[in-house]
Amino acid sequence: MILDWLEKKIQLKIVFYGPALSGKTTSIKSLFRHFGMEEEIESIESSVRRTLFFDYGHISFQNEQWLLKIHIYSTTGQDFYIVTRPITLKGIDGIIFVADSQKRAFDRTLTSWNELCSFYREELQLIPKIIAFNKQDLDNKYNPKRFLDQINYYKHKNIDIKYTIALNGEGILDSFEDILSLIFKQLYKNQLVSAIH
Ligand SMILES: Nc1nc2c(ncn2[C@@H]2O[C@H](COP(=O)(O)OP(=O)(O)OP(=O)(O)O)[C@@H](O)[C@H]2O)c(=O)[nH]1
Ligand SMILES: [Mg+2]
Repeated sequence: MILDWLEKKIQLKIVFYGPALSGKTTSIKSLFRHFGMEEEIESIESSVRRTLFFDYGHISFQNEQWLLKIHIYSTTGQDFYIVTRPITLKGIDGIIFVADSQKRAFDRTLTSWNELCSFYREELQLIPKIIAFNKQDLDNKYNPKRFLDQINYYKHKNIDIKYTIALNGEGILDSFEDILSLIFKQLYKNQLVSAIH
């Protein structure tokens, strides 16, 4: 987070993280479509529309005094490009973990979560995060409770659960609003140090 008291500008970074093909890019597109800004997303993709590095876009909100600029990224889920993920994860304020709810994706969703845990270690507790169980429109889903038990959900802090269908946008805005509210709650708690430049 960058707080600029002179220019009255707050900048946040939110990352959509998760296993390969869970719907990270679709979620971001759906979010930007809601604001009529789908064209603004920059995606670095392969010829078969897989994310090579990340998707990026920003959304700004202005009130009478403050400008809130939110930088939004997705990571690539492809292990071949694993080296890019830690770079995208630097300096974040919130994570939307896009879980793939299909039974056959259970293990890779868990592996992806564990990767996140090993990247941040104890710091993950402090980072606001949402687990978005995506692809709710499909049959053959695992019981989310099974996943939450595996990751010891109830021991985590600053965390919330959502159910999404990125394809039609269901739950996407709600997840976004929720991560913002977790981030601002955290900010309030920490009485954040301000940066002026
Ligand atoms: N049925 C269904 N399909 C979805 C949903 N969200 C995404 N998909 C599909 O899942 C596939 C992968 O979606 P992407 O958004 O490219 O997934 P990703 O997580 O960005 O994938 P990588 O960047 O390659 O890791 C696409 O065919 C999407 O149309 C959903 O909610 N329901
Ligand atoms: Mg993608």
